[in-house]
Amino acid sequence: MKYYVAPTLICLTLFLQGCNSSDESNAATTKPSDYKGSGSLTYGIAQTTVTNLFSKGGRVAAIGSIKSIDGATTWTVPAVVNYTNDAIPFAPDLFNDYGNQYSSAKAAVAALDSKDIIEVDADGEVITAYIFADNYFEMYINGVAVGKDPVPFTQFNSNIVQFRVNKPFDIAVLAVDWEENLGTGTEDNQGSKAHPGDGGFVAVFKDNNNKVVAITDDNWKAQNYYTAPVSDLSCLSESGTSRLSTNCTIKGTDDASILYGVHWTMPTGWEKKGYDDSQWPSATIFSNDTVGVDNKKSYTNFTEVFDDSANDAQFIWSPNLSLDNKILLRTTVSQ
Ligand SMILES: [Ca+2]
Ligand SMILES: [Ca+2]
Ligand SMILES: [Ca+2]
Ligand SMILES: [Ca+2]
Repeated sequence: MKYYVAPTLICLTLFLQGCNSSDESNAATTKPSDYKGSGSLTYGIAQTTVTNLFSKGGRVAAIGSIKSIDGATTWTVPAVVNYTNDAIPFAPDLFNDYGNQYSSAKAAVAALDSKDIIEVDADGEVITAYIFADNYFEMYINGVAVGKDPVPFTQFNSNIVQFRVNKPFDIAVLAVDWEENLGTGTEDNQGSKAHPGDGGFVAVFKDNNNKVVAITDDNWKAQNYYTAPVSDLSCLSESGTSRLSTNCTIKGTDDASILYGVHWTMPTGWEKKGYDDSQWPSATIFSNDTVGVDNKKSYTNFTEVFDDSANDAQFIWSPNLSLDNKILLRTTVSQ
C-alpha cells in the first residue's frame, strides 16, 4: 500500500541514526487502521478538477477531487461551493484588492444600491451584514442565499450584504479555509511547501437604525466537515459531536503527498430555517491576533464595526483554526 510504510522498515532505513518512533514529523509511521473516528479518510494530493476559480487572486483557488482510502466516497476539496453558480449573488465589497476599497463601513453602505437588497421576506426589515472570512464564505438567511465571497483564497477581502427579513431568522454560513495542495489543507507558507493554512470568520448584523442585532460569538453553532493535514491519525479524537484535532501537529512539511485528510458529509438542509443544530458543538472564539488581521486593510478599515467595544464580534470557527477547513456555522436572531 503506497500510503503505508511499516515502522520497522523506517527503523531499518534509519538504522545508522537509530530508530525514533516518537518523531511526529515522520508521517509515514501512521496507517489507516490507526484512525478510530467517524470520518472518511483520504491520503495524499487530490486531482485538480477546476484549475482556478479566480485567476486574479494571490494564490491559486483550485478545486479538486479525491477518493477515500476505502473507495466508498469521492470528496470535493476544499469544498463543494457555489462560486460559479449565477443564482447566488456575489456579496458587495467592503474592501477588495480586485474590486472596491472603501475606507469605512459608512462609505460602503452609501455605495450600495437598493437593488443589492436580497429579499427573504417582502415585508421584512433591512438588515446589513459586515463580513470578513479567511478565506471563503457563502451566507444563507432562512435558507435564502444572500451572498458569496468574491475572492475564494487571497488576497484577504471583506464584504457587506443587505437583506430584508422578519425576525426571528436563521443565519447559516459555509466557511472554507482554502488550500493550495488540494486534499491536504496546506499551502506554501512559513518556509514549508505544505504548511497548514488557518481559517476564521467574523460578522456583524445591524438593523436600519444601525443597531447591532447579531455578532459572531460562542453562542453560534459550528461543525467541522474536513480536517487536514493529518500526519499522525492517532492524534484525532471525538467527544460527542465534536471532531477534535487539537492534539495534532500544525507543523509544515515539504511533502504534501504523505498527508491524510478526514471528511464528513454535510447534512441536507443545514442552511434552512429551523434546521436542528442543537447537537452541533458551540463555536470556538479566536482573537484577532490568532487569526492575524492586524495588517489587513480589509479588516482594519472596519474595526468600528468588527471591534465595537459595546458589541465586539468574535472570530469563530470549530476548535482547530488550522486543521479544520470546512465549517458550517449557524445562529438564530430573535430580537
Ligand atoms: Ca475571501
Ligand atoms: Ca486549514
Ligand atoms: Ca486561510
Ligand atoms: Ca472583534
